[in-house]
Amino acid sequence: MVYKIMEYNEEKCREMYLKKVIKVSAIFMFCVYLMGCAGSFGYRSEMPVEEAASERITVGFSQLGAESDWRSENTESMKGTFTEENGYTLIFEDGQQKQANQIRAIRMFIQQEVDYIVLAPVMETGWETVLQEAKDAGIPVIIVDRKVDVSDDGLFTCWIGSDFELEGKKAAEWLNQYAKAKGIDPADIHVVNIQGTKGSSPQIGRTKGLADAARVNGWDLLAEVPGDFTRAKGKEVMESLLKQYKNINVVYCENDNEAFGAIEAIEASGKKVGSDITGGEIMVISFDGVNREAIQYTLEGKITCIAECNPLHGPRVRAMIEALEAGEIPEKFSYVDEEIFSADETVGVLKIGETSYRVKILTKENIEEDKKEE
Ligand code: GYE
Repeated sequence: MVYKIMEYNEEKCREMYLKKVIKVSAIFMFCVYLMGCAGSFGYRSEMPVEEAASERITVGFSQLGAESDWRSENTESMKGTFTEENGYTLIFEDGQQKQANQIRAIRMFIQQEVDYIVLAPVMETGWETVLQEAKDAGIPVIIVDRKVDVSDDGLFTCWIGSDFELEGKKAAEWLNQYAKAKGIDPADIHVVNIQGTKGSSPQIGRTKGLADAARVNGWDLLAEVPGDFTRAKGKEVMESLLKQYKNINVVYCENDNEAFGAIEAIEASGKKVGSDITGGEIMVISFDGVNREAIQYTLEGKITCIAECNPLHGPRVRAMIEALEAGEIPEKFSYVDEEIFSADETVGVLKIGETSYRVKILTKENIEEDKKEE
């Protein structure tokens, strides 16, 4: 679906366009004057600094925080894309996990009359008012990574991110296929879920993926406890779960950082992580697959399976802005393709609905290959 940017908020857009024309003309006149002066002093300048700056697109990016390796990669991807060389001025604000900080940042972007607002929202609800303010100011808002839950989708221009429920379904289906292949009775699967930040899209989607599968397959889902997507909280939650439940044999961590913390807690308690869940080991299932440590842990069998979550949204958001600049807008919702990784070869292909997903089997060799390609 492609429609004209002017339809977004015609009156405001025209007003902003007019302001831009006046600003550019004033700068242009000033530059002509400067060039005249420079000429008389024998200087020649390719592109005056003021003019170069005025042609850049200003993007205000409200990042939600810095809780995980996924988030750091995501921030790098945005900062590396919206550079001056690429024609952008980026105003970056870290919300430090607080929605109030993100709302404050968006209000500041509106005051600064940025060309685009990009929001990576910490949670889904609570955005109506501030998004209405951005809309009234005629500033397009692109939502990235997590979603916003608003009654009117017209409050934002478009969204790009992952299908978190599908990620959850893949991870749970991997466990289901594994258990079947090994002849494990569903009632003997005693699983705990260390959830992500409560109320965030990845938490909602991944939690649903596991809860639905547990119900359908008859697994014993012992507990669902938030771990805030951090290593420290993952460890703390796992320590208390191990004290509370003696029969845990699967831990579903909603990101890799929580998994690192959970593994620390399991090993400190004297137990072993691994896939022999009827032989006393605790299987760790996780999400992201972003950093080397997670991949290394998977190779060693400490993490049995990772549903990939791709953080490299910078170029994707840039493509959306370029489409908007060309008078078009992209699809309202764009989902990125993702894989599922394991070093265990028991499960080769997963079927979810009508779609089949091949499990990428991690080996030292194919990791070396991937490194060379980077
Ligand atoms: O999986 C987790 C991060 O929103 C997809 O947030 C993102 C999640 C990611 O902290 O590691």
